[in-house]
Amino acid sequence: MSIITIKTQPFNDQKPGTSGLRKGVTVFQQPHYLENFVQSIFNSLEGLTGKTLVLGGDGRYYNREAIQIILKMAAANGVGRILVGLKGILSTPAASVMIRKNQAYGGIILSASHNPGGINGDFGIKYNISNGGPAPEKVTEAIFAQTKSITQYQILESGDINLDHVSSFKLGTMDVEVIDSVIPYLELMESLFDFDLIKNMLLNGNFTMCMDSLHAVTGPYAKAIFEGKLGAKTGTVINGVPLEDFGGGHPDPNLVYAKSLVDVLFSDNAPDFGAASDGDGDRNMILGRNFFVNPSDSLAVMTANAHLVKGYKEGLKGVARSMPTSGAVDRVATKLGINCYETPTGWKFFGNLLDADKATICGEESFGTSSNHIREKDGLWAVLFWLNILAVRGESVEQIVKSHWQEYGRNFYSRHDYEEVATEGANELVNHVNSQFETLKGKQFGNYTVAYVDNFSYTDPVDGSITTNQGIRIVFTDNSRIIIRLSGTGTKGATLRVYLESYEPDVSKQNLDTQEALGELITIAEEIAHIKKFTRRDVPTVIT
Ligand code: VG1
Ligand code: CO
Repeated sequence: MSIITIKTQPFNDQKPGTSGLRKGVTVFQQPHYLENFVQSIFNSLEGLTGKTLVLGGDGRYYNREAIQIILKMAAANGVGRILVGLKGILSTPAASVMIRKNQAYGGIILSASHNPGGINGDFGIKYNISNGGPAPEKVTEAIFAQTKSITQYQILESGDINLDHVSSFKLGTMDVEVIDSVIPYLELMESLFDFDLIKNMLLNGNFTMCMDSLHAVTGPYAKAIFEGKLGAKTGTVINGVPLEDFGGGHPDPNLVYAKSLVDVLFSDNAPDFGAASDGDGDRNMILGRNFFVNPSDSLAVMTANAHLVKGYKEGLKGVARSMPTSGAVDRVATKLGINCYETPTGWKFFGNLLDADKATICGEESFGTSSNHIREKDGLWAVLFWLNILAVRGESVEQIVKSHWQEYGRNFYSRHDYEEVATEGANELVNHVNSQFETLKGKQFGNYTVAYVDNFSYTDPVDGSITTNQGIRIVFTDNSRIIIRLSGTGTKGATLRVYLESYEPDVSKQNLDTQEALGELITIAEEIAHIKKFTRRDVPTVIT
């Protein structure tokens, strides 16, 4: 086996987005494309020689091929040891577990998360640092800088490694260990949640649940936890075999792409509890019988009830939410007397807060929640957290959320996504809103008066790094908000996200339909941003 050096030229589009580099599979399949990015990761890391890395992905199309390439490149670049997921599979949270548990130098996760897979779908790659979390901006910028000047990469000439059995190999001088991450993941969950209590609830005959893995990565983990360890009946986990194309669907747990689960939960014989996770297992959707839990509310309810959950009963150090996430959790933090941090969109911004013990639980409106147990968001963790709360309180999901609203008031919240619109129109829309920053202030729209308009920027309280341009905020005098930003994970055209929020303390008005309650703000957003004109769409692709 010899190390060979291959000449290459930079690609000009390898800038990581909200969560790594995501492109169509066919883009990644171009000669040198994946290799350039991987070599750029290695080039940007200091002292990698002899260190341990973790490697795996969400099982989508091209996962196995990419893993073989990366293994050979890692061996050629002096990596000492690689822990690779069995069959190439590691959910994003499990990758974080493995990096932390093995004190690895870092990890490479192959995932395009909620984006569709298959030969015509998307692929993605991201680097995680030694805390188990996504690389912060200064690391992704260093990688990007390398991609712009790369001239060659190193790869070991060798056959492929068999990933289908737990075993160890040598690849050149590098050790390769094929590992099953289900067990360490399950053990960590068991340390945080009261499995006996949840098991009793699942076995007492009065509680039924359904977990939809959407043909994506959580299937093996969910089966081992719910049907194996917790004794839920076989069939509780649906779509539990990871498929390379996710069965042709979007592995995105929301009301549109997980509609078949939503239909089950809104049917006459609905189970008490339903949940779904995304392509790489870091997102969660929570449903009760005939009831949808908005992710922002979910974060607030989890925070308010954390003291009931085994791993969190000592209390929380603080909480953090991404800027567009509703302020529901802020109200809980105030009551608990803890800090609530507001970060830009993307899990990488929570890493410092978690490392510094400033936050214990973090969340995003995009169906992402997690805690300091790892440094990624964690879909099944959130499901178990909810089950633990349900088991302690013995109330329905709907009762728990409604009593939360009663106590704290309700933050009506919705996100409207306009997916894959023309980039030019989306940029024009943003420019059009930007041009109104001065004139909007103080302007009245029906019942609402604009208090201020800005573009969110964030100063990290731990390392002082500054991130600008994180979304336009139009904030009204009663703290209602319209937020406009462009997605950093889409791969085709642009995806516009419009986030809407208002607050309702009056219990008698809390049962309004969300879109109705936000109706006036939706109209104002259209008036200010001309969404229909610039996107050429009459309605959003996804409404959450
Ligand atoms: C989206 C979400 C964001 C999330 C990111 C990665 O980003 O809005 O909250 O952190 O996806 O999630 P964007 O830039 O498209 O709005 V995942 O599950 O795709 O890793
Ligand atoms: Co994801």
